[in-house]
Amino acid sequence: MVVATPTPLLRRGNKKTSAFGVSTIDLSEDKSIVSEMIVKACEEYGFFKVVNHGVPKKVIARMEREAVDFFSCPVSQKQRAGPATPFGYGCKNIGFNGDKGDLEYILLEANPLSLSQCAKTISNDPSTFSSVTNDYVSAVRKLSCDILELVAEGLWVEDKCIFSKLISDSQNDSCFRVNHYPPFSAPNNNNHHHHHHHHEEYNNHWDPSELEEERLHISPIIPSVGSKSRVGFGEHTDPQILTILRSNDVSGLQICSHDGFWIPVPPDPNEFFVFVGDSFQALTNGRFTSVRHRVLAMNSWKRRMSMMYFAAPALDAWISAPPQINNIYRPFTWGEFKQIVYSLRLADSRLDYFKNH
Ligand code: GA4
Repeated sequence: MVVATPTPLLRRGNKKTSAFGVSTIDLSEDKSIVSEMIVKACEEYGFFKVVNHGVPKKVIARMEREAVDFFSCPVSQKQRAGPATPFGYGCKNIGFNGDKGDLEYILLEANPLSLSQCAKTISNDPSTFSSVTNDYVSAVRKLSCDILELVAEGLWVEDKCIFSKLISDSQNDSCFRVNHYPPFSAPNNNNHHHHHHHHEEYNNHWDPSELEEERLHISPIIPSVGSKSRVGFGEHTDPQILTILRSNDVSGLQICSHDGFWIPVPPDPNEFFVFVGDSFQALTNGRFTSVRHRVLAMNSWKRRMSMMYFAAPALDAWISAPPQINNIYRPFTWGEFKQIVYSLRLADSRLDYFKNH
């Protein structure tokens, strides 16, 4: 049996958003059924969860450890890897046009050469950092390709590699990001002034030995209506083809349904979440829609950490659906699209600029 577990009914006010929640897709199940389910999930939400994904636990754990080590460094050291425009360490500033979020992050090009270069500024043990990151990125790239081949199958496209080859191309422009959302208040510290300072500066030394302890920590009380929740990462769609996200067990991610409701996504540290990006929307002539999402930094005592692999083609690759009578978008290259993406704000709908009239 293929697992398609609906998450608990997701409500905002009194309205139900959909009879079924976000799909969980078991990649070890029968290929023809899985491919059909993925296509359905890409149409319904542009978002789904995968289990039995084939990425070894150890690869994930090592990557998490490297990221924890990095974020627990003093600010001055982290800044040696910055700024993140376009690649490196970033704090609060997102992109080039004034977007801000309550987070710090590293943004890296997902290729071995660039990773080994960046590692020198990020880690005291660059060779370990780059090998761990390479292993993680290779594993999630493989997962992206598997999913893209299943999509091609589910769409009855003749060339099963039509999408995956864009990602496996040696010139692919994929990137890798690790986001760190600091806790609202430090554990054992209720001093408002102190914690305010603490979360403004992010000069928190995050002792990695606390990690296991933190996992066992009892979940904080869910903030009541009206209590403050900060915007960790503002609403947006991802411009690439596909995004593969993994987070620790701290909540905050929300996706937007087609009818405009925000749906909280319960975290699951062992599994991956898949997002349809703008480029996939264009490649499927709007049959799939890129999923709008955001991260609210809840009143959590625990830090949220998420890592995303953004699967993008080469800069000169064409993003276009097979020619039909009514193509919504004119053909464009990934490089051309990226230029528009970076000239706009985080929340903007960039595909509108490529519509045929
Ligand atoms: C959103 C998805 C990825 O995180 C990202 C982001 C990029 C950045 O942080 O530099 C962008 C954002 C993202 C979309 C609009 C532009 C570019 C910030 C921004 C305001 C790395 C990406 O590819 O696009």
